[in-house]
Amino acid sequence: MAHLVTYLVTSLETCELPQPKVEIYTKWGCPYCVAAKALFDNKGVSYEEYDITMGGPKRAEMMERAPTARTVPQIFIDDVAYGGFDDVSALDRAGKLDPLLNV
Ligand SMILES: N[C@@H](CCC(=O)N[C@@H](CS)C(=O)NCC(=O)O)C(=O)O
Repeated sequence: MAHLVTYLVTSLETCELPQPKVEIYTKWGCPYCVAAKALFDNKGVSYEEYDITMGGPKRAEMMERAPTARTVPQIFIDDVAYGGFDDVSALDRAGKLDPLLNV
């Protein structure tokens, strides 16, 4: 019995919630994109980056997912559009980003 309890407690302690899917549409030479990536890097959260400097299908995809977007970066967490760096940074300052990222 004691072994079972130890096993369960250890399992709970090492149990980590899965990291949500983070996607960032960026352009080359965009300081806000650099800042956005640094924000996630500093939290140890990995992300998929789509460089749309040259336009192409990924730019079209971004416009479809965030029709009102006029700038990069555009940041998605688990397929929800959170806007640009300023938006996500404000979310972070309000203490609302970490719970979204399970960190
Ligand atoms: N408030 C936005 C500002 C983003 C922004 O101004 N991005 C610039 C590039 S760094 C942009 O997209 N400019 C228009 C363009 O490149 O088409 C944010 O925080 O993400």
